[in-house]
Order: sequence, then C-alpha cells, then structure tokens
Amino acid sequence: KDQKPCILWFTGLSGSGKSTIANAVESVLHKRGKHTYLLDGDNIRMGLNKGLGFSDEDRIENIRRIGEVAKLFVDAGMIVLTAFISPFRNERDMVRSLVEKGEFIEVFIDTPLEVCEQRDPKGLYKKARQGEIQNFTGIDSPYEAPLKPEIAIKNDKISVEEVVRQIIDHLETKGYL
Ligand code: GGZ
Repeated sequence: KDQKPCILWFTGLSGSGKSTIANAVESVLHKRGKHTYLLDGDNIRMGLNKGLGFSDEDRIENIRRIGEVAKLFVDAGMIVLTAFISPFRNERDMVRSLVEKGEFIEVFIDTPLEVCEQRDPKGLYKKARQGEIQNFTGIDSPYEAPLKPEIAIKNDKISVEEVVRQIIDHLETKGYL
C-alpha cells in the first residue's frame, strides 16, 4: 500500500475546527485510496470512554486510551486521525512516545479563544461563562498550546480547503503519501 502509517493528532480548543478539518482531510485521503480511521468524540466518548468526564484526571485517561487505540490502528497500517482537545502537553507527548519516531504528527489548530467563543456552535462557551458548565477548556480549565507541533494552522481567516491543502502538502513533502 502506498502510504506510511501515522497518527495525525489534531489538538485545539472546542470550536477551533478540529473535527471539521480532520473530516475534510480524511475525505481527501479516501479519494486517493488511502486507508484511514478517524477517532473523535462521537465514536470514543460515546463508547470506549463513556463514563469519563472533564476533570483533569478524566481527560488524562481519555487521551491515554485514545493514544493506545491510535497505536493499534497504526500497527494495522492505517493513517489515523484524532480530533480531541487534548489540552495537556504531557499527555500528547506520552502518545508521541507510544509510537515510532515520525509516526506522530501533531497538528495544532490555532484558533483564538475569542473566535471559538464567538462561533460557539453548541452554546457551551455561553454556559461555561454563566457557570452552568465547570472545567471548560479556555474558560476555567487550561489549554497548553504545543511548543513544537509538526503542523500549526492559524485557523482564523482561511478556508477549510486551504487548511486541508497545507496538511496534505506536509504529508506529501514528508513522504507519508
Ligand atoms: C471542554 C467540553 C466540556 C468541557 C463538554 N471542556 O466542541 P465540542 O463540545 O464538540 O468538543 C468539546 C468536547 C471535548 O472533548 P474531548 O474529548 O476532545 O476533550 S479532552 O481532550 O480534553 O478530553 C465540547 C465537549 O466535549 N465538552 N464539556 N468542560 N469541552
């Protein structure tokens, strides 16, 4: 198969665009005949990680399990895409250390908090500001931005198509595709 297995690990605030971008990248990869698997809240927090909440402890366990699952898919030869806030540097680095060098591609979706809060597609920021939700990332729970991500995208004034192009470009240049 003409692909090198890896994890495209998206990280960023709620509403930053991680899921949208990960889905769009996956669909381009599909069109090129690549074997992929996308892990996100819909298939993980509803299933394997049902019962985990948003305390620091639960987020750490959430990411640990996702990392282990992603590693299994890499072993199976897939290009794995994950779309979780994954707010802690420690846990992202832990996942990085689970796989071979070069198999972990950290993709920082760098959307300013103000922009995420303005979008607020699910009204969660509003609830967090009103104190109806506790431990909300960016409001009363920290987000530790990556220091040296493989890919950093300022997702403020550019289109999803442009973002996808940048990510596919990176994968081609580095020999993953
Ligand atoms: C952050 C929360 C919270 C709190 C519910 N903090 O925009 P969404 O809705 O669809 O994505 C967010 C999602 C975050 O889950 P993750 O598994 O990605 O988080 S982590 O990696 O930190 O474990 C948001 C929703 O769940 N959500 N409560 N308190 N996001």
